[in-house]
Amino acid sequence: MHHKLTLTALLSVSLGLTGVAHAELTPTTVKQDSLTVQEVATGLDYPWGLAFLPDARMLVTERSGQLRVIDSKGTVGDPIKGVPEVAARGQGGLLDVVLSPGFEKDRMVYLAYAEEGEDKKMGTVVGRGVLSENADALSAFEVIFRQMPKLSTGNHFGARMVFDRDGYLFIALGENNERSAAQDLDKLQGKVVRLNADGSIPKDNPFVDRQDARDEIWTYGQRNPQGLALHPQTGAVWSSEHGPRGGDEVNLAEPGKNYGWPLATAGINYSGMKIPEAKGARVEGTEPPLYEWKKSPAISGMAFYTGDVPQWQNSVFFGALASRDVIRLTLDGQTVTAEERLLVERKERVRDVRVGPDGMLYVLTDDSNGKLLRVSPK
Ligand SMILES: [Ca+2]
Repeated sequence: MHHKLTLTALLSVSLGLTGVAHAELTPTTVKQDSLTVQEVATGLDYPWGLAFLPDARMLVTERSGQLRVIDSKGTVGDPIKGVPEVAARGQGGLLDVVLSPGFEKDRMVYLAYAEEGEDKKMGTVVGRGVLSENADALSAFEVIFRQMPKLSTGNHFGARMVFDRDGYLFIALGENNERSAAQDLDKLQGKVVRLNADGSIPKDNPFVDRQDARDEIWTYGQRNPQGLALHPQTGAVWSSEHGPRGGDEVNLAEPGKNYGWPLATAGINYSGMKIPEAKGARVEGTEPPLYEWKKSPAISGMAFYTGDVPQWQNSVFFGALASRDVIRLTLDGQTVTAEERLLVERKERVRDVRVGPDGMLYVLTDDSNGKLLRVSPK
């Protein structure tokens, strides 16, 4: 413990001296024996998203299309009825789940998922339904948002959701692996959109006065954002996204701003070739990330830490698929001062992380025998 704190302190000092705010830091690794890791549930089919109900039970999505309740003892419920049919193909399927800000009264559950169109192309869809009192069925499910036109052949749906303090719904949308669409303001690929809770468009969205732009758009130039979270102190929306080969990013999602993809990226194509549209890692007129990784961990779900664990204060966690661990960044305002890797020895792909009402970290692993883990320092 003392060793870790010293390293963190050293990193902070060296950052201050060099004045490099956005540089990638050398991560420290948390030893497994310093953590308590409980396998709350196993046997989940590629679980993707998790939302805590007010009674501390959890709603968990499985990519193949099931929404289930899991209680704190790990009892996994039958699939909840009334969930729409999803296109479970490639990276598509049943993806994120969030509760309405007024859930205690309206019992509304929002689902993000992939849908197939008539031409077999796929896109991200968000809908909502009312969860029955015994949590076994959704009723009156209605689609409130569709990523149209659909461009995906199975990749890059994004699909994380978050409500802000004013009750606006933000949805992170992948570019469907059609790079240039992320810069097209007449398309919904590679964007974060902002909607009212019923799916209507807020009148003060940044592009509502522009004829050539979709009114839903809040930010653009994202690649495949799979993390979206509300900063607990500032209330700002933060996003995270997969780069190509290299160039995973953490960004603020500020209205009307261009987050660069594919013009600006620290990554290259999987083939080893340069991204054709890329002009560099930093391009004028685009927002640099708050933090980026030159070697992609493939970061997915993100969660700011809001519990009482002292050494996790001022932190944001990410699940990482390729590096098979959990990443914790220490923040000083918007500056990342340290990076730490947890659950490294387990070597499991991590899809989502959430902070429970008990202050522990809940982790979904991405596997046909997917697990829900509960993690806390010893
Ligand atoms: Ca970017």
